[in-house]
Amino acid sequence: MKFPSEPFKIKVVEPIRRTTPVERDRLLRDAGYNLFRIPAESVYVDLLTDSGTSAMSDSQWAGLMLGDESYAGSKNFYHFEETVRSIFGYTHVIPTHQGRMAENLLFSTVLKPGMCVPNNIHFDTTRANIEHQGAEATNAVVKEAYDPADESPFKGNMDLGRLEEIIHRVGRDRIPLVLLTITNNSGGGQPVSMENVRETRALLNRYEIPLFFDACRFAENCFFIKEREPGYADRSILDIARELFRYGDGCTMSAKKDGLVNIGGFLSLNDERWVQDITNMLILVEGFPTYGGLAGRDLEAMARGLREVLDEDYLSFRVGQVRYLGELLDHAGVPILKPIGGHAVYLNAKDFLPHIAQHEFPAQSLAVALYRDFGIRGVEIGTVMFGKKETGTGRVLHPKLEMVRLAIPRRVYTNMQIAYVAESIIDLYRRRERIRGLTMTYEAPVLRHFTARFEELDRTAHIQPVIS
Ligand code: P71
Repeated sequence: MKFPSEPFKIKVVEPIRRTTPVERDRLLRDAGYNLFRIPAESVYVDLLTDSGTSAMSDSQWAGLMLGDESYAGSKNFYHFEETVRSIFGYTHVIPTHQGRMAENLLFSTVLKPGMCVPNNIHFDTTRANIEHQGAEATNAVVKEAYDPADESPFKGNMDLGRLEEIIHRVGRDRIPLVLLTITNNSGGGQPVSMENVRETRALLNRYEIPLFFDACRFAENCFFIKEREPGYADRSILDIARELFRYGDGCTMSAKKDGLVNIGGFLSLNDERWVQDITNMLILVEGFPTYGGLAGRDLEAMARGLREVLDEDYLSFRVGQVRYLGELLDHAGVPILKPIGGHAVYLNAKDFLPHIAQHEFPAQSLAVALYRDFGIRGVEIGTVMFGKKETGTGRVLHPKLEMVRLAIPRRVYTNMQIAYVAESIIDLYRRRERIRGLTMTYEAPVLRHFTARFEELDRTAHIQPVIS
């Protein structure tokens, strides 16, 4: 089958409510046109994020009942630790409540002001945590990543020439580690090839710089390697993951993605000295090392999720469902980022709304219209999330990519709901000239997209949906 059908049946259902465009228009005004401020109950299909939104399996729910809530030495911790070691292969396993805490612990330990961390493309929390230490977060992804039409199979790859240039410019001593984000979320959920990981490792060996993975979506990345990279078709996902992580020295992980849980994360690494400092900080801000800000039951659900995510039937359905949405849109001429990523379809807002200039937030305007007309919530990944004022001139720097990400929660929506999303977007695309831009009326100094507020530039252009 081109698009494998669901390899599960539904045991528990959560009703969702339809609202009207008029109701949603009012909610949008109250929320300052920021979709993070819309109550989830008023969303029909929620594609804001694939993070923490997975449906857990019956085995994971059963695991919750086996939670050992001892303060120290919970049996679930040992199960979790053994699971992480068997997949990722690093000696030390430090649980955290989610990914950004793993980032915070790592960067507050290894970074000093003036240092630099290169990555293919940093996700926003990663960048913010690095900059919070007074260090620089530098992107060095291959240039194809910035061309939404380029169909290269591994657009998450590190550009080794650029990486070496950064090392020469900044100096080896000011780069405590290099990151690779698998898959590369901010570049469209694009994978990194095993060959690129191997070459990155070889380059870093010459400078004795450690390599870490931002491993949120590692199983999806390994699935793409199996599908696209010569020599991997007959290898299991577990086997591919083990090879990949062997080239690194550690990883941060938000288990809210490929851990198939609603909360949880970890940091795993080999370096003894770093572990000591990280553990001390963990105890100060998060909790004792055998629970790290989570309940014993959460550790059990995470251990089980990390095993389930390696299942190939699950992964081919998962990546296939995302591809299904992408192909429906692509065949109707809707501009999307190619190739279709592992966890999300990215609408190319620059081409969808060429009449809206980047300073009027085309991707945010598109996300707002999609919610108002159809109750579908995506997330802006563009000028709101990544636009920056240049220090000195105060000039606003716009990111190269201006996108609305439709992130698909794992095991949550049926393909019929996905078809509804596609039909809605195709309808909106036909009426795109009527969508107007926005102006920002409030912004916080960091991670402004969560709390920013906007006003519409022209409310009279309000559009009526054909289907609703
Ligand atoms: C995503 C998220 C969650 C999110 C974050 C900010 C705005 C909207 C949604 C989180 C990631 C990620 C990567 C590659 C680290 C984190 C932080 N992504 N690295 O994509 O994608 O993990 O949320 O568990 O702290 O919607 P955390």
